[in-house]
Amino acid sequence: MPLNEAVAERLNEMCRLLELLGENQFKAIAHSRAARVIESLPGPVEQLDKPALLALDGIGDKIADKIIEFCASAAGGTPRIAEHEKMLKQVPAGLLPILDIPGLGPKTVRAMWQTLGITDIAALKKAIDDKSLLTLPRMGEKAVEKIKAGLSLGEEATRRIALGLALPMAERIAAELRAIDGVERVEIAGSLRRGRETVADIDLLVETAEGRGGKARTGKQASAKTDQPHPVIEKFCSLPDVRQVISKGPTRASVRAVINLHSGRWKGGGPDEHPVEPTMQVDVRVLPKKSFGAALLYFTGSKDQNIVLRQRALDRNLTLNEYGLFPDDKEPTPPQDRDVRPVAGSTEEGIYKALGLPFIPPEAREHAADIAHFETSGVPRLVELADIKADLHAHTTDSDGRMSMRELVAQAKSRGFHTIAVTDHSKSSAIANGLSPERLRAQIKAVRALNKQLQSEGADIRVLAGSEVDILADGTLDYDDDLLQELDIVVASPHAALSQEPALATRRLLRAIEHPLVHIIGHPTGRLINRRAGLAPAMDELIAAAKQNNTALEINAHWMRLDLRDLHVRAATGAGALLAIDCDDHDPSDFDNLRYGVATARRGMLTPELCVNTWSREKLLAWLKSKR
Ligand code: DGT
Ligand code: CA
Ligand code: ZN
Repeated sequence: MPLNEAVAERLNEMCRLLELLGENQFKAIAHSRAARVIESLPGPVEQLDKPALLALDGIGDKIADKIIEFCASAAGGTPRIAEHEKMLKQVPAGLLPILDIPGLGPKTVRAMWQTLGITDIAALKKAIDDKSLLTLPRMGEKAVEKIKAGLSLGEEATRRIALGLALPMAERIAAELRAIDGVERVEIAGSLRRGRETVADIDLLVETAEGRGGKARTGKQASAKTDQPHPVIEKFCSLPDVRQVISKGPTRASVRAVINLHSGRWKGGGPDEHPVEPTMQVDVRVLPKKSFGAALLYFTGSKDQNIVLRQRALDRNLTLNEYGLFPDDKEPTPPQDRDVRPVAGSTEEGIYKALGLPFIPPEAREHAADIAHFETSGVPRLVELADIKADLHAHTTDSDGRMSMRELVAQAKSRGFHTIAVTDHSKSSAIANGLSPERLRAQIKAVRALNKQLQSEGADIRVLAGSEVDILADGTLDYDDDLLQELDIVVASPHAALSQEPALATRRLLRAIEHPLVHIIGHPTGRLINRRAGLAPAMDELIAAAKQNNTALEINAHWMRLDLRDLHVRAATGAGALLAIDCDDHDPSDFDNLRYGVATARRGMLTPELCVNTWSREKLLAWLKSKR
C-alpha cells in the first residue's frame, strides 16, 4: 500500500503540534498544505526522490526532507520523522483530541494548556464546570456554551457514524464477502438494519455452506482454543479496506475498516473533518443455515426487544438465543451444544410465528413496549421505497443545484415518479443563488412550457412550479403572497437563525405551518447530524398545527439531515399529521438518499396514507390545489 495517506496524516499531525506549540503559523500551514498535495498524488509518494518532491507545487525543501525521512524509515518497518517525535514529547497527548472539538482553535487550546494546565478533555470539562475556563482572555459565557455544544457534538461524532456513510460501506463489504467461496448469504444486522440515523459499528452475518465447517463451528466447539479461524474470517480480515484487526476467533472477527467519504455536498458527517483516515468497527460472524434466522434476529436487536422476546419464549417453556428457539428442558448446558432440535431458527419469520407474534420489520424493532402493541393490533403497513411516486423538493441550476430542469425530470422519470417539483431557493438564501421574484416568475413560465412539451412527447410525468421559500427568523416568508399564490407548491424551510431560542423557533415555525399558501415545511429543525443541533421547537405544537392546517412536515432524506428525525415522525404519525419524504435534490445522486428518508419514516411508523409522496397524481394535485 502506498504511503501517501500515512505521510499526509503525519504532516497534518505536525501542523497541529506546531500550532499547539505556538510556532510560526506559516510553518504550520505549510505542513497541512503539503499533506493535501501528498494526499492527491496519483502515484506512490515513496517513489519520488527529492527533486521530484520539490517539483510539486506546495512542497518546500524542509518538508521534502521530512517526507524522505518518513519513507526511508517506513521501509525499515517504523516510519518516523525526528522532528515530529521531538514535538510529541513537548505536547501532552490529551491535547490533540481537544483540538478536534468543533469550534475550538489551536490558539485557545494553547491558552488553556499554558495558563490553566488543561491537558485533556476531562480537565477541560472540569474547567467548564468550575468556571475557571472563564478566566481565559476573550472567554465569555457564550464562548463556553459553544465549547460545551462542540464537546457533545464531537463526542457523538467520534462515537457514532452517520447512516449514509455506514450503509454504503457495509454493502461494499457484504458484496466482498459474498464473493468468497462457500459463502451462501450475507446480511447486515444491528442498528444499521434498523435504519438508525447513526450507528456505532457495522454488524454482518455470514451464512456458509453446511459441512464446510459451518455446523461443527457453532456453539461449544467453536470456543475450543485449538480451533482455527474459519477461512471466511481469514479472508474478511485481509480485505483491502481493513486497517486493523481488533479480534479474531474461529467464527467471528472485529476489525476497523476505512469509511469511504462522499464527494458531493457534505462530504462527511463528523469523522471526515479529522485529517486522519476515518475508520469504523466492523463485526463479522459466520453461521450455519439452521441458526441464521435466530442470529439475524438476535444481532439485529434492539437489545430492548430481544429481552422481551426471550422472556416471551420462557413464558412458553422455550429458550431463545442466537442459535435458535429451543424447547426449554432446564438443563444447565445450552441446548445448541447438546444438539437439541430447535423449534425454529433458520428464519426470523419462523421464530416470531412460534412466539405468537407477527413479523416485525427491523425499523420497528427499537422499543420494547411496541411488541405488546403489535401483538394486539398487528404491525401497520409501513411506507416502502416502491410506494414513493413523487419528489416534492428539488433544486436546479437556477439556484444551487447541479441539474437542469430537463435533467431533473429525467432522474425523476428513471425512478418511476409521476411528479417532480422544482423548488429552488428564495431570494434571502443569497449564497445558494436564491431567485429574485422576477427570476422565479420566469422559471414558472419555463415550467409551464416544459410541461406542455413533455405532454406532447407523451411523457407521463408532471413538473410542478414551486419554491423552497425561506422561513425568516420571525416566521414570515421570503416572497409576497401573490407570488406564492402563482406556484403549484410551496416548501417553506428555515435556513438562517438556527440557534434561536426554542420559544422563538416554535412561533416562527407555527407561522409558516399556518400560512394558507404553504404545503410543506422543509427540514423543520435545520439540524445536521453530528454537526449542528438546529432548532428545538415544541414539536407537539407544530404537529398539532400541521394536522389542523393540512400542512405536511418534511422528512428530508439527505443522510446528513434526516429532519424530521424518527422520534418526531413517530409523534406526527401518531397525531395523524401529513408527512413528505423528499430528497432535496441538488445532484443526481441525491435521489439515492430516498432510502434513508424511507428508513426514518418507517422508524416513525409512517403509513402510505399519511405520506403525500405515495399518493396518486390526482390526489396529490387536489391537496396542493386545496391551498390555492
Ligand atoms: P449500535 O451498534 O450502538 O449502533 O447499536 P446495535 O443495536 O447495533 O448494538 P450492538 O452492535 O452492540 O449489538 C447488536 C445487537 O446485538 C443488538 O441490537 C442486540 C444484540 N445484543 C448485543 N448485546 C446484547 C445483550 O447484552 N443482550 C441482548 N439481549 N442482546 C444484545
Ligand atoms: Ca451495531
Ligand atoms: Zn433547504
